[in-house]
Amino acid sequence: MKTIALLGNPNSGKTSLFNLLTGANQQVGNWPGVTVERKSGYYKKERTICIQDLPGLYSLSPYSLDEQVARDYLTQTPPDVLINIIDATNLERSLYLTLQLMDFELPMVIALNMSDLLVSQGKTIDLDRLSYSLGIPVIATSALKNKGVDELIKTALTAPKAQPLDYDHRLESALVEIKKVAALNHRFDQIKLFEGDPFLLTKLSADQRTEINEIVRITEKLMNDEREAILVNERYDLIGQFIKLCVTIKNPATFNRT
Ligand code: GDP
Ligand code: K
Ligand code: MG
Repeated sequence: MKTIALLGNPNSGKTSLFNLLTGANQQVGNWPGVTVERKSGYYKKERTICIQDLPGLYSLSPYSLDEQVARDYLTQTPPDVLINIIDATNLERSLYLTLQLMDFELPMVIALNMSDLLVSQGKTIDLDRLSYSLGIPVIATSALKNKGVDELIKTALTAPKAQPLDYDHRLESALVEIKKVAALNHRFDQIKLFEGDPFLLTKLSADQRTEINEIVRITEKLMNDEREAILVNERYDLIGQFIKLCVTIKNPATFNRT
């Protein structure tokens, strides 16, 4: 039995894809202890594959119940593979969540969904370049038109573990130091501690918190910015480079005439 989890921003097409994959055999319940809906089902073409639908996410801060459910699931009962559903018409926002999901270092494939809408927007996304930039397989899909879905599952079953991308060396050094202090193995947790995540900080001793605050204070000084902004800027810098490399937009004037 293999478990594949579907993750993505709200309105990326998660439910549409889940319904296509599972057909009629779905179980709906709640996540333990909370009123967030939990849906799972078997892949209709292969009953040994369990598909888990997760709540739609904008990011992975601990401030909403949906985000907390997703974080707990990814760290405590990780699936075998993540299918990260990206709205091809909203690449920047989707890649922000993607960079966060990569920090869990789980096998991942990207479904570039809504790909049927790109033509009418005069946009082309180079799948090979996007895949190469992220180190993750990318499959163009349309949950609306049932395109690319079987290839997506096939690719998911052999997907490699996501390798987090390197940020500025000063930030990377701080993350190494935080790892030594907190003894937390997930890069996701190290980054969250750097950002000052209240949920994780309460799990540490007062001494550990003091040491981490000192590491952060020095890095803020070196990078001349505040802890959360440092991460936001690092992520958007990378995303900007990827978009420049992968997205082509036809000259709008030419496009309107055709
Ligand atoms: P969720 O919020 O991620 O669960 O997204 P939904 O599955 O509810 O989809 C949001 C909207 O996008 C719905 O109106 C879907 O019909 C539509 N949709 C989903 N996938 C596609 C797609 O690949 N192409 C197009 N054009 N529309 C899609
Ligand atoms: K929706
Ligand atoms: Mg949904």
